[in-house]
Amino acid sequence: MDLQQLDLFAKDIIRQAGQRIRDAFSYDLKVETKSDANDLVTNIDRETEVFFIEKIKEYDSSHKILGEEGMGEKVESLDGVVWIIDPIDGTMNFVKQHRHFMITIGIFVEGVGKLGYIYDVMREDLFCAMTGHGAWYNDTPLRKLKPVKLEEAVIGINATWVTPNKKVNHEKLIELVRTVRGTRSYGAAAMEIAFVVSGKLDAYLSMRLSPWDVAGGIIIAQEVGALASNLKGQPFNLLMQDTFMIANPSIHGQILAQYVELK
Ligand code: 2AM
Ligand code: CA
Ligand code: CA
Ligand code: CA
Repeated sequence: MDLQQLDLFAKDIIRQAGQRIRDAFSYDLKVETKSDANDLVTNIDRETEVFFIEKIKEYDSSHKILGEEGMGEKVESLDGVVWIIDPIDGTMNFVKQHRHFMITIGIFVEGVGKLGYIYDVMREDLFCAMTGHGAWYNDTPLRKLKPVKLEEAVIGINATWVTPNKKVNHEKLIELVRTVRGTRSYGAAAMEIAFVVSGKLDAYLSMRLSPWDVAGGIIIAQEVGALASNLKGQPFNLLMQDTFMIANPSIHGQILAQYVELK
Protein backbone atom coordinates (compact mmCIF):
# COMPACT_ATOMS: atom_id res chain seq x y z
CA MET A 1 0.00 0.00 0.00
CA ASP A 2 1.65 3.24 -1.19
CA LEU A 3 0.10 5.79 1.19
CA GLN A 4 1.90 8.76 -0.41
CA GLN A 5 0.39 7.92 -3.78
CA LEU A 6 -3.04 7.30 -2.25
CA ASP A 7 -2.80 10.67 -0.46
CA LEU A 8 -2.04 12.52 -3.72
CA PHE A 9 -4.93 10.75 -5.42
CA ALA A 10 -7.35 11.54 -2.57
CA LYS A 11 -6.39 15.23 -2.56
CA ASP A 12 -6.77 15.38 -6.33
CA ILE A 13 -10.31 13.96 -6.36
CA ILE A 14 -11.35 16.07 -3.35
CA ARG A 15 -10.29 19.24 -5.20
CA GLN A 16 -12.02 18.05 -8.38
CA ALA A 17 -15.21 17.32 -6.43
CA GLY A 18 -15.00 20.76 -4.82
CA GLN A 19 -14.74 22.41 -8.24
CA ARG A 20 -17.78 20.45 -9.44
CA ILE A 21 -19.81 21.57 -6.41
CA ARG A 22 -18.81 25.23 -6.84
CA ASP A 23 -19.78 25.04 -10.53
CA ALA A 24 -23.11 23.38 -9.67
CA PHE A 25 -24.37 26.50 -7.92
CA SER A 26 -25.36 27.83 -11.31
CA TYR A 27 -27.74 24.87 -11.86
CA ASP A 28 -31.01 24.01 -10.11
CA LEU A 29 -30.55 22.54 -6.67
CA LYS A 30 -33.08 19.84 -5.89
CA VAL A 31 -33.58 19.78 -2.14
CA GLU A 32 -35.32 16.84 -0.43
CA THR A 33 -35.78 15.78 3.18
CA LYS A 34 -34.57 12.54 4.75
CA SER A 35 -35.27 11.36 8.34
CA ASP A 36 -37.16 14.55 9.29
CA ALA A 37 -38.12 17.95 7.85
CA ASN A 38 -34.78 19.48 8.91
CA ASP A 39 -32.60 16.66 7.58
CA LEU A 40 -31.81 17.81 4.02
CA VAL A 41 -30.19 16.19 1.01
CA THR A 42 -29.69 17.49 -2.53
CA ASN A 43 -28.91 16.06 -5.93
CA ILE A 44 -25.39 17.50 -5.50
CA ASP A 45 -24.78 15.44 -2.31
CA ARG A 46 -25.64 12.28 -4.26
CA GLU A 47 -23.79 13.25 -7.45
CA THR A 48 -20.65 14.10 -5.46
CA GLU A 49 -20.74 10.74 -3.71
CA VAL A 50 -21.16 8.95 -7.05
CA PHE A 51 -18.21 10.97 -8.43
CA PHE A 52 -15.99 9.71 -5.58
CA ILE A 53 -17.16 6.11 -5.98
CA GLU A 54 -16.42 6.10 -9.73
CA LYS A 55 -12.96 7.65 -9.30
CA ILE A 56 -11.99 5.35 -6.42
CA LYS A 57 -13.17 2.19 -8.18
CA GLU A 58 -11.14 3.22 -11.24
CA TYR A 59 -8.09 3.68 -8.99
CA ASP A 60 -8.51 0.33 -7.21
CA SER A 61 -11.68 -1.70 -7.47
CA SER A 62 -10.89 -3.56 -4.21
CA HIS A 63 -11.33 -0.39 -2.14
CA LYS A 64 -14.69 -0.21 -0.30
CA ILE A 65 -16.66 3.01 0.11
CA LEU A 66 -19.04 3.88 2.96
CA GLY A 67 -20.82 7.11 2.06
CA GLU A 68 -23.63 8.99 3.77
CA GLU A 69 -25.94 8.82 0.76
CA GLY A 70 -25.51 5.06 0.38
CA MET A 71 -24.63 5.21 -3.30
CA GLY A 72 -21.92 2.53 -2.90
CA GLU A 73 -22.07 -1.08 -1.76
CA LYS A 74 -23.01 -2.11 1.76
CA VAL A 75 -19.99 -1.91 4.06
CA GLU A 76 -20.32 -4.09 7.15
CA SER A 77 -16.70 -4.29 8.30
CA LEU A 78 -13.50 -2.26 8.10
CA ASP A 79 -11.53 -5.13 6.52
CA GLY A 80 -9.31 -4.09 3.61
CA VAL A 81 -9.15 -0.47 2.43
CA VAL A 82 -12.28 1.47 3.36
CA TRP A 83 -13.06 5.07 2.43
CA ILE A 84 -15.63 6.69 4.75
CA ILE A 85 -17.02 9.69 2.89
CA ASP A 86 -19.38 12.57 3.59
CA PRO A 87 -19.72 14.24 0.18
CA ILE A 88 -21.24 17.36 1.73
CA ASP A 89 -21.12 17.87 5.49
CA GLY A 90 -23.35 20.79 6.39
CA THR A 91 -26.00 20.35 3.70
CA MET A 92 -28.25 22.94 5.34
CA ASN A 93 -25.39 25.47 5.18
CA PHE A 94 -24.86 24.49 1.53
CA VAL A 95 -28.52 25.09 0.68
CA LYS A 96 -29.13 28.16 2.86
CA GLN A 97 -25.79 29.93 3.23
CA HIS A 98 -23.79 28.77 0.21
CA ARG A 99 -20.76 28.42 2.49
CA HIS A 100 -19.53 26.54 5.57
CA PHE A 101 -19.90 23.06 4.11
CA MET A 102 -17.15 20.44 3.86
CA ILE A 103 -16.14 17.35 1.96
CA THR A 104 -14.72 14.98 4.55
CA ILE A 105 -13.04 11.61 4.07
CA GLY A 106 -11.26 9.07 6.25
CA ILE A 107 -9.28 6.20 4.70
CA PHE A 108 -8.87 3.09 6.86
CA VAL A 109 -6.61 0.10 6.19
CA GLU A 110 -7.67 -3.05 8.09
CA GLY A 111 -9.57 -0.85 10.54
CA VAL A 112 -6.70 1.56 11.20
CA GLY A 113 -7.15 5.22 10.22
CA LYS A 114 -4.38 6.25 7.80
CA LEU A 115 -5.45 9.37 5.88
CA GLY A 116 -7.93 12.05 6.95
CA TYR A 117 -9.33 15.05 5.06
CA ILE A 118 -11.68 17.95 5.78
CA TYR A 119 -12.07 20.29 2.81
CA ASP A 120 -13.89 23.63 3.07
CA VAL A 121 -15.36 23.73 -0.43
CA MET A 122 -15.96 27.49 -0.78
CA ARG A 123 -12.73 28.62 0.92
CA GLU A 124 -10.74 25.87 -0.87
CA ASP A 125 -9.05 25.12 2.46
CA LEU A 126 -7.81 21.60 3.19
CA PHE A 127 -7.16 20.13 6.63
CA CYS A 128 -5.46 16.74 6.29
CA ALA A 129 -3.31 14.17 8.06
CA MET A 130 -1.32 11.03 7.45
CA THR A 131 -1.10 8.83 10.53
CA GLY A 132 2.38 9.00 12.03
CA HIS A 133 3.47 11.79 9.69
CA GLY A 134 1.56 14.82 10.97
CA ALA A 135 -1.33 17.06 10.00
CA TRP A 136 -1.59 20.12 7.80
CA TYR A 137 -3.78 23.13 7.13
CA ASN A 138 -3.08 23.65 3.42
CA ASP A 139 0.75 23.79 3.33
CA THR A 140 1.18 24.70 7.01
CA PRO A 141 1.87 21.91 9.54
CA LEU A 142 -0.63 21.84 12.41
CA ARG A 143 1.03 21.96 15.82
CA LYS A 144 0.26 19.83 18.85
CA LEU A 145 -2.53 21.47 20.87
CA LYS A 146 -1.41 23.50 23.89
CA PRO A 147 -3.20 23.01 27.24
CA VAL A 148 -6.21 25.22 27.90
CA LYS A 149 -8.29 25.83 31.05
CA LEU A 150 -12.00 25.07 30.80
CA GLU A 151 -12.78 28.65 31.91
CA GLU A 152 -10.83 29.93 28.88
CA ALA A 153 -12.16 27.38 26.40
CA VAL A 154 -14.38 28.11 23.40
CA ILE A 155 -16.55 25.11 22.59
CA GLY A 156 -18.76 24.05 19.69
CA ILE A 157 -22.23 22.87 20.69
CA ASN A 158 -25.62 22.92 19.02
CA ALA A 159 -28.24 24.86 21.03
CA THR A 160 -30.61 21.87 20.80
CA TRP A 161 -28.62 20.05 23.47
CA VAL A 162 -28.99 22.90 25.94
CA THR A 163 -32.80 22.60 25.75
CA PRO A 164 -34.75 19.69 27.28
CA ASN A 165 -34.08 16.60 25.14
CA LYS A 166 -34.15 12.80 25.31
CA LYS A 167 -30.42 12.24 25.01
CA VAL A 168 -28.64 14.18 27.75
CA ASN A 169 -29.17 16.12 30.98
CA HIS A 170 -29.38 19.63 29.53
CA GLU A 171 -29.05 21.31 32.96
CA LYS A 172 -25.49 20.00 33.16
CA LEU A 173 -24.74 21.34 29.70
CA ILE A 174 -26.11 24.74 30.73
CA GLU A 175 -23.50 24.68 33.51
CA LEU A 176 -20.86 23.86 30.90
CA VAL A 177 -21.98 26.76 28.71
CA ARG A 178 -21.80 29.10 31.72
CA THR A 179 -18.35 27.84 32.70
CA VAL A 180 -16.56 28.21 29.36
CA ARG A 181 -15.46 31.48 27.78
CA GLY A 182 -17.71 31.11 24.74
CA THR A 183 -19.75 28.79 22.56
CA ARG A 184 -20.09 28.50 18.79
CA SER A 185 -22.36 26.48 16.51
CA TYR A 186 -21.40 26.21 12.85
CA GLY A 187 -23.87 23.55 11.65
CA ALA A 188 -21.23 21.31 10.07
CA ALA A 189 -19.64 18.69 12.30
CA ALA A 190 -16.52 18.33 10.16
CA MET A 191 -15.96 22.08 10.23
CA GLU A 192 -16.16 22.14 14.03
CA ILE A 193 -13.75 19.19 14.18
CA ALA A 194 -11.36 21.03 11.82
CA PHE A 195 -11.52 24.00 14.19
CA VAL A 196 -10.66 21.83 17.21
CA VAL A 197 -7.63 20.21 15.53
CA SER A 198 -6.36 23.65 14.53
CA GLY A 199 -6.99 25.24 17.96
CA LYS A 200 -9.78 27.59 16.84
CA LEU A 201 -12.19 25.71 19.12
CA ASP A 202 -11.17 23.74 22.22
CA ALA A 203 -13.97 21.16 22.14
CA TYR A 204 -16.97 20.10 20.07
CA LEU A 205 -19.67 17.70 21.18
CA SER A 206 -22.79 16.20 19.66
CA MET A 207 -25.35 13.65 20.83
CA ARG A 208 -25.77 12.07 17.40
CA LEU A 209 -23.23 11.76 14.64
CA SER A 210 -22.55 9.15 11.99
CA PRO A 211 -19.25 7.57 10.90
CA TRP A 212 -18.89 9.84 7.84
CA ASP A 213 -19.25 13.00 9.98
CA VAL A 214 -16.17 12.15 12.05
CA ALA A 215 -14.01 9.58 10.17
CA GLY A 216 -11.64 12.08 8.54
CA GLY A 217 -11.53 14.26 11.63
CA ILE A 218 -10.54 11.58 14.12
CA ILE A 219 -7.53 10.67 11.95
CA ILE A 220 -6.41 14.31 11.94
CA ALA A 221 -7.11 14.54 15.69
CA GLN A 222 -4.53 11.87 16.54
CA GLU A 223 -1.75 13.82 14.85
CA VAL A 224 -2.31 17.00 16.90
CA GLY A 225 -3.06 15.25 20.18
CA ALA A 226 -6.78 16.08 20.24
CA LEU A 227 -8.89 13.41 21.97
CA ALA A 228 -11.91 12.03 20.12
CA SER A 229 -14.38 9.60 21.69
CA ASN A 230 -18.05 9.00 22.22
CA LEU A 231 -19.66 10.66 25.25
CA LYS A 232 -19.03 7.57 27.38
CA GLY A 233 -15.31 8.06 26.74
CA GLN A 234 -15.10 5.01 24.46
CA PRO A 235 -13.81 4.97 20.88
CA PHE A 236 -16.45 6.27 18.42
CA ASN A 237 -18.08 3.32 16.65
CA LEU A 238 -17.29 3.72 12.94
CA LEU A 239 -20.06 1.40 11.76
CA MET A 240 -23.06 3.10 13.44
CA GLN A 241 -24.44 6.36 14.88
CA ASP A 242 -22.92 7.39 18.19
CA THR A 243 -22.47 10.33 20.53
CA PHE A 244 -19.27 12.29 19.93
CA MET A 245 -16.77 14.64 21.45
CA ILE A 246 -13.43 15.93 20.27
CA ALA A 247 -11.46 18.14 22.61
CA ASN A 248 -8.14 19.51 23.69
CA PRO A 249 -6.70 16.73 25.91
CA SER A 250 -6.50 19.08 28.91
CA ILE A 251 -10.31 19.42 29.09
CA HIS A 252 -11.66 16.25 27.43
CA GLY A 253 -11.89 14.20 30.65
CA GLN A 254 -13.18 17.11 32.72
CA ILE A 255 -16.08 17.82 30.35
CA LEU A 256 -17.08 14.15 30.26
CA ALA A 257 -16.84 13.67 34.02
CA GLN A 258 -18.47 16.90 35.22
CA TYR A 259 -20.87 18.05 32.48
CA VAL A 260 -22.06 15.12 30.36
CA GLU A 261 -24.82 12.96 31.86
CA LEU A 262 -26.39 10.76 29.19
CA LYS A 263 -29.99 9.59 29.69
P1 2AM B 1 -24.91 16.63 7.15
O1 2AM B 1 -25.02 18.04 6.79
O2 2AM B 1 -23.90 15.87 6.36
O3 2AM B 1 -26.22 15.90 7.20
C1 2AM B 1 -25.59 19.59 11.67
O4 2AM B 1 -25.67 19.99 12.99
C2 2AM B 1 -24.45 18.60 11.57
O5 2AM B 1 -24.90 17.33 12.05
C3 2AM B 1 -23.98 18.37 10.17
O6 2AM B 1 -22.63 18.02 10.22
C4 2AM B 1 -24.86 17.22 9.72
O7 2AM B 1 -24.29 16.51 8.65
C5 2AM B 1 -24.87 16.39 10.98
N1 2AM B 1 -26.00 15.46 11.11
C6 2AM B 1 -25.85 14.16 11.45
N2 2AM B 1 -27.05 13.56 11.49
C7 2AM B 1 -27.98 14.48 11.17
C8 2AM B 1 -29.42 14.45 11.03
N3 2AM B 1 -30.14 13.35 11.24
N4 2AM B 1 -30.05 15.59 10.66
C9 2AM B 1 -29.33 16.71 10.44
N5 2AM B 1 -27.97 16.79 10.57
C10 2AM B 1 -27.31 15.69 10.92
CA1 CA C 1 -27.11 14.47 5.79
CA1 CA D 1 -22.41 14.99 7.84
CA1 CA E 1 -23.66 14.90 4.34
